[in-house]
Amino acid sequence: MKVYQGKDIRNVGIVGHGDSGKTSLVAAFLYCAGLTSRLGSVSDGTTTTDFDEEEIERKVSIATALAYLEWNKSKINLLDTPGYNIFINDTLGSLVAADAAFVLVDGVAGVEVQTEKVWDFSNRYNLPRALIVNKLDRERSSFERSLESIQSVFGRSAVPIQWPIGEEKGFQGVIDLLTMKAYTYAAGANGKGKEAAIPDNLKVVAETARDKLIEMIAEGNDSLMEEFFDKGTLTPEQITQGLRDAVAAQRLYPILCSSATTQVGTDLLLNFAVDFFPSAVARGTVQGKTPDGKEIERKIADTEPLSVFVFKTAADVFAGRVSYFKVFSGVLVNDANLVNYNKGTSERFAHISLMQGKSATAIPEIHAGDIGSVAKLKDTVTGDTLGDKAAPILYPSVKLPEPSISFAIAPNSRGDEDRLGSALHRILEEDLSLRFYRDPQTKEFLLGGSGQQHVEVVVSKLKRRYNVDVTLKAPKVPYRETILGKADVQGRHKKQTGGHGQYGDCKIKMEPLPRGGNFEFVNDIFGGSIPKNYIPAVEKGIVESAQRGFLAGFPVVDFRVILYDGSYHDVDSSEMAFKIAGSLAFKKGMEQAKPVLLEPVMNVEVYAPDQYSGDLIGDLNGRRGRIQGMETRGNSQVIKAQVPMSEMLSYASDLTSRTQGRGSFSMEFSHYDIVPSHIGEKVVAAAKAARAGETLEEEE
Ligand SMILES: Nc1nc2c(ncn2[C@@H]2O[C@H](COP(=O)(O)OP(=O)(O)O)[C@@H](O)[C@H]2O)c(=O)[nH]1
Ligand SMILES: [Mg+2]
Repeated sequence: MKVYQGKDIRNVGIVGHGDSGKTSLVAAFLYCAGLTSRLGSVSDGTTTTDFDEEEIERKVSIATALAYLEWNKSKINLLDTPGYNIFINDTLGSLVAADAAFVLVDGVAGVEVQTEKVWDFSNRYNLPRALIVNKLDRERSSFERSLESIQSVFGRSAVPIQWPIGEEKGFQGVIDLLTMKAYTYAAGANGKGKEAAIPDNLKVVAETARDKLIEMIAEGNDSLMEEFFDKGTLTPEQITQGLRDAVAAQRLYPILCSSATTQVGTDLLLNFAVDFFPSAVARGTVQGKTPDGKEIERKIADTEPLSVFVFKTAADVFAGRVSYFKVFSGVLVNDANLVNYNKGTSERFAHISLMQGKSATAIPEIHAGDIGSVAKLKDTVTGDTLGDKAAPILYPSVKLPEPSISFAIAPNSRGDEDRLGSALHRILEEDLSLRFYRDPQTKEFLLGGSGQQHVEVVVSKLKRRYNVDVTLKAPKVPYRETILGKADVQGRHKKQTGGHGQYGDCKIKMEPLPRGGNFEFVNDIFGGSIPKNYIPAVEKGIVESAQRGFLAGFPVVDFRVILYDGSYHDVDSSEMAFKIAGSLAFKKGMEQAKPVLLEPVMNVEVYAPDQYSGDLIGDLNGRRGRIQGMETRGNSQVIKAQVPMSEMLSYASDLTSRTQGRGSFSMEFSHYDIVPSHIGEKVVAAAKAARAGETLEEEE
């Protein structure tokens, strides 16, 4: 591969809902451009960008993969991103390297939950984009219905610039509305079209769509508008330049047609990326901060000091840590020493490479705007900026959402436990949306992720890559405890052991705070019934007990404690004695104050074809869900509901079976709410049983 300059590079994120065909389309691009000798297939596990064993086995993209190709004297870098909700955080993290996005829409399902999500991600990075209606060869697919679905969600600035020839099995070609040329794709043509005549039955449809397109290009551009009113149309040059400007300004989102697996329209999509997407230097500058926090701008140019941003880290069993980076400014030459501005250390970039799926190809230099990789950096992690010593700059990294669910994992043997820490450390470096920690009370290892499958992938990687065997236990819903009533109690700790005794005594009132109020401590002691220096000890005793929980070991929240009286002893009082008194008072207070459990409630959005709505709503009601509303999105219904997290743990697989795989959903934390008592009793009993079991194990 020759070295390209930023002006001849396009960095394109391939985004969309899971299963819309992103990985297959990247395979079609690579085959069409001659980078692979046959068409990679997701079902055979032979695509370039789903190379990880977990991805091949599950037939699902788990992490963003890179590929590149040469087309019309330009280099196109492709970021094949995950589309399933539990892996979507990786998409958010890696889109920082993109300068434009192809948003795929399944031609059967239309816009789905994650289509909207990745649209929002693209907005966050200000990415010009185009929509690709894929799978147009499939039964029950429809370009026109997909168009309706797209425009009902993204508005009329999403506008077709192509029209399909033939439907379903008969989908065989594409009309380019900009040039009014048609192309058909013979079997075995590797996605390269042959010019053909526009079929008679499509002439009127195509003309109408073209008129609409030209009107949309003229709209929002004063000089083109004038010309359009004068002449009733625009010249081919004005159409091309007008569309290019409108795409760059995110005023228009062109819609194109494709079948990734039968390779219809593939070459036209690549033409579009080169002709209409901005180059890697077109955005001009990138925002960063100086080490002391001042906002600065850096020009995206070879002539500027070197700066590279690490947007992804992969843990390769053989190569070790592989860092993926974008060169924002300057030219990175092989074997350069760079300063890591975040860590203050120096790193050698030996064997800088371009990634084609899992294989790295060495390259002598990488220019501003391009994407590369390097193995074996010492201290650098995702989100770090490196570059010339003299011109430090820090690029911002996105904050990924916190995990929504945690599972306990138990090493199967002593040896597994010993190796667990370092293996997980590497996996966590790859995926910043995971959390690993130890429950301070139960001493269990907890692994937090976006969903059950997310955590299962980690367990499977532990086994496959690092030969660490662990068992996944039931998911942990992060319950809390609180009080509904008030209490007025005394906590008195008195012990006489030999000479020196212990004495602490406090009187407190407890009362509920509104949700989210957490904890308040009010010191209402007058006249020194408890000396000042012991008051923090009382508070500490209460806080520590509240952390340990009262009903079932979950932290107690949303309450106020008023310390109003007490007594002390000149000799026997101590901080420890007052801490114990505080903790005793807290426990007594909890008994009086009507303790209850709180559970996390999620905002849930379910997308599915209309015919399933009745069944899905019934099911959500059965899960104690509250339906908040319904909307039509093209050929789908969106059901919005609030549902307790504990009822949603197995929803992904239930939804799939209820809708034959046509439904999708997303969920995020909304608020905490009181657990109904009959359910609360079961949670308390289960927590007690679990704790009893653990104490036994520890005693063995
Ligand atoms: N018929 C048909 N199937 C497709 C097309 N694109 C992808 N698929 C299939 O849809 C499934 C999901 O494709 P994949 O590329 O993994 O989708 P991704 O999740 O968006 O990356 C696979 O079984 C593909 O073979 C297409 O254009 N036509
Ligand atoms: Mg994929």
